[in-house]
Amino acid sequence: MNEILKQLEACIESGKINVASAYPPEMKGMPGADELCKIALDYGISPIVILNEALIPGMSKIGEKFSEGIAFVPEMLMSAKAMSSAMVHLKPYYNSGIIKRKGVFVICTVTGDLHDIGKNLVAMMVEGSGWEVIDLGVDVKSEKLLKAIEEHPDCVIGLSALLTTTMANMEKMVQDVKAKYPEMVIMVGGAPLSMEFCSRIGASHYSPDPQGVVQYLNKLIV
Ligand code: B1M
Repeated sequence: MNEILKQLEACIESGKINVASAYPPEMKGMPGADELCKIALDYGISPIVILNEALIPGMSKIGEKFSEGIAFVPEMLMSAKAMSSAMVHLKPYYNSGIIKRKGVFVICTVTGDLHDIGKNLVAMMVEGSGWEVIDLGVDVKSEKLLKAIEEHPDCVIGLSALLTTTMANMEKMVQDVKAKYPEMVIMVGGAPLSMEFCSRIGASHYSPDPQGVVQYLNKLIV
């Protein structure tokens, strides 16, 4: 049982999706996250154990490597794909309430900004850590964000901006949210941002990378 979980974790960390996928070359022909997750369930391993002892640790390891600068965007994307292929098998357990999400994370790129690669990476990592992610997309206006908060009042917000010009729009969005929901936790990120900017606009936390978002979110629930 431990061996299956270890192999599954390794598949997530190294981005091995299924037996047919040629990446990574050293795992060619071996079962991937897709097959191993199914095998684990057939073997009677609880879906919660699969999630907490294989999938989340695998995503966490690749996230840490990315933060340390020893893994890069393509590797993260492959790990996220491997994670998704395993999650297909766990979906029924989420739907039936056997596995509970840690919380809801609403993320978007701010008004006027079309850059979504970093935002998507954050969304994938947060989802892979056990949160439900509502991705509102790019160029999002305050009205759309406020509507999402209305639908998910206990959510945490994540805003991404890649342009110095749209950083001003981020400030406005934070103000619009705080005017209606003063206690709302708002995380911000994106290449031109800093902790200093985050504090100045009244956001709750700045993270330079997806793993920092995951760590902060997980601290909120303990
Ligand atoms: Co644009 N672009 N772009 N662009 N683009 C930049 C950002 C730029 C730095 C290029 C440059 O001039 N050297 C520059 C901004 C300059 C500035 O403002 N200071 C720029 C510009 C000027 C523009 C246009 C204005 C160009 C034009 O039309 N004249 C235009 C604006 C469009 C708009 O948004 N309204 C534009 C357009 C585009 C494309 C559409 C062509 C494309 C985006 C495609 C897409 O995203 N689907 C694009 C791209 C690809 C880039 C570069 C090359 C790459 C950005 C990227 O995806 N990086 C970029 C130059 C560069 O960075 N080398 C550039 C990879 C990504 C993984 O990193 O997004 O930083 P990043 O995300 C990181 C972290 O920041 C963090 O985690 C991620 C992983 O570590 N993070 C968060 C991100 N969001 C987070 C949220 C969090 C926490 C962490 O919490 C919620």
